[in-house]
Amino acid sequence: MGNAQVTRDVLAAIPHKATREWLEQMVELTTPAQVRLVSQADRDELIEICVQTEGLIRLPDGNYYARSHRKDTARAVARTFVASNDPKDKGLFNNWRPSDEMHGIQQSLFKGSMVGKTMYVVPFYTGPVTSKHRRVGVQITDSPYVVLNLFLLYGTDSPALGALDTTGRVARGAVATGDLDNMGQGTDNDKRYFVDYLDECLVLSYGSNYGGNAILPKKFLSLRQAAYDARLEGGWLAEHMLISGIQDLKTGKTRYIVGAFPSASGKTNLAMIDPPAVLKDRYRIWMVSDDLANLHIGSDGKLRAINPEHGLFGVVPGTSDRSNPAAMRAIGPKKGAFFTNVAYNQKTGELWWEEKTDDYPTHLEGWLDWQGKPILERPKEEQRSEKFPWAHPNSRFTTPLSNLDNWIGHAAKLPEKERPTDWDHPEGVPISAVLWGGRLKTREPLIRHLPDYATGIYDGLVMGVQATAAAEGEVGAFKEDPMAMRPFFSYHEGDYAGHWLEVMEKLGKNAPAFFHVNWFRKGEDGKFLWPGYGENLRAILWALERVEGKGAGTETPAGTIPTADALNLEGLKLAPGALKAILTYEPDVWREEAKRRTQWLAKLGDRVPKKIQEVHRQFVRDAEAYR
Ligand code: GTP
Ligand code: SPV
Ligand code: MN
Repeated sequence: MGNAQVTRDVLAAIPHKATREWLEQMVELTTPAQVRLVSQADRDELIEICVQTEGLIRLPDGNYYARSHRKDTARAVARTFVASNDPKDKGLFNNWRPSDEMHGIQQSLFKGSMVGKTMYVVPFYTGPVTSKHRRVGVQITDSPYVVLNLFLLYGTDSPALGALDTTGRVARGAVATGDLDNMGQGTDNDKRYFVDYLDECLVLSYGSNYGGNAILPKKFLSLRQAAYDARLEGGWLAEHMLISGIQDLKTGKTRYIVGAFPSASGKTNLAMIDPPAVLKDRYRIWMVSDDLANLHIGSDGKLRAINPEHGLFGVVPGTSDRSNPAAMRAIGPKKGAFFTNVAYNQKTGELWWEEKTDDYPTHLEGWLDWQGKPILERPKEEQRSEKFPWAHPNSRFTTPLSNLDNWIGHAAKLPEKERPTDWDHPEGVPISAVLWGGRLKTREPLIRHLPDYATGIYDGLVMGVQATAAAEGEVGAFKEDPMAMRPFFSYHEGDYAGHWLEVMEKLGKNAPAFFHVNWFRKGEDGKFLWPGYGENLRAILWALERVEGKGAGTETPAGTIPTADALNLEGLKLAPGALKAILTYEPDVWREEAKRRTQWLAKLGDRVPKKIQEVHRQFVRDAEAYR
């Protein structure tokens, strides 16, 4: 930048000295044409900039439509690294590298990377503004589209700048988009580097402006970095989890659960379900978080959870009035929501995505797929075919939590006695149960209750699922995904299980109950055996009964599976044989699973805690003996 004094004047508003100095260094390195310190107050102007320069479209209904670069549509797991000065942090999945090596590479990538562009400086905080677990940071980026996403997803109002008046730690992140046409995405010459420098609470992201690659307070700072800090500080956990409250209107009691499901496996949906018609008068669901959770031991000794985010970045395909009416309302007309990479009708301004409606739109005229290509120009057999989706499978909506009518923050509007219990506790909501779960077509029943926390942690560590489109790679392939953290680990997986054990031991009798759920079993015809979505409440209610020492079930080597009559199935129609299939323990299949787990734990090696290895040996013996 020509005028160093102008930059200094802009950055003078940043009260945290070390952060200000880092920003000055980044300006010197990336040499933008100008630097702007922005907050939500600048939203309208940034929208106009995106419309003028980034192809953002204002929709007639008051929402916004964007397309990412066609080679930049999902998290790039293979290009995401964690760096530290301790080689012991190297795990199976985390792509660990020495910090020096990564800094060496990234220094040259960032050099001059913002020439001719504006560098936006966005102070933010994660978590509720009043929470003592709030974390503060600054993200810089050359992408105004990324800035608008940050505005919708984190605390970026004026308190964010004030929060930087601290002697504590400030998270720092920088995104240089780079030349997306020539980034070599997915080739041997891939130039992208997304790196979390764990010792420095610093993320440098080069080569993307979409999703988890570029929205740094999300998977980088609130998950990889936070989980690393949580272990060092001791006594808390940062997880890839939904948080949801189930308010029983009859007893007045609200129970909160967390659920760790891999990317694109149902967290957003489960967090905010509308109860099925027959349960509507009895239960009310409160969404606390749809993707991330910070879990601390509260001053009362209970496990307490907060959502570090202020908005939703949700998978669009599959979202409909039938599957997720709450989300549909939160992205309905006049919500100021962003849609990225869905299909758009340039004549009518409508949007469409797979399963929004049962059928494709009747008239194809005007419709463009997620890449902006007219549907009518496709060969006829590709126009209405699942194999050639209109929306990208990882297309997403971005909308603030306040748009969601069952967001827990709205409880404030209810008369005192109708509010869910504990909803605004400064340390977070108390957690009764932890759910693990992912997509599995076979073996895995609807729900299993694990007998204790050690077995629960073991079960999370050996979780394996079918891959989804949220990450670049082959969809549907089986892969291990411990605790739904596979792409997000910052240190060794075995140590991760050890840290979980430590936190649970500290909680003692206050430790939550553990369950494993699966909404994705399929029959021989390839159809889902369980209707899922709102109906999942039926499995959750059984889990909450178990927490209270009730709820009948069959004991198996893999935990307790509900008996058919222990589930409330009123008003639910299932295909013949479906219920039996999803509530059955198949001894032969589980003996195979035991072998897989043995191989998997061997891969993780001797860093897996002894206690967990003992639980595994017991499971193998039980599975062998069970007929
Ligand atoms: P990330 O945001 O990537 O971490 O994903 P998530 O875990 O929040 O996944 P999400 O709830 O967005 O669901 C992903 C996909 O699974 C969407 O297409 C949903 O429609 C679909 N889905 C969610 N719940 C269910 C369910 O109970 N049954 C079935 N069949 N599909 C579901
Ligand atoms: C996920 O992939 O788990 C997401 C979306 O929640 S992203 O922010 O891209 O990580
Ligand atoms: Mn996620």
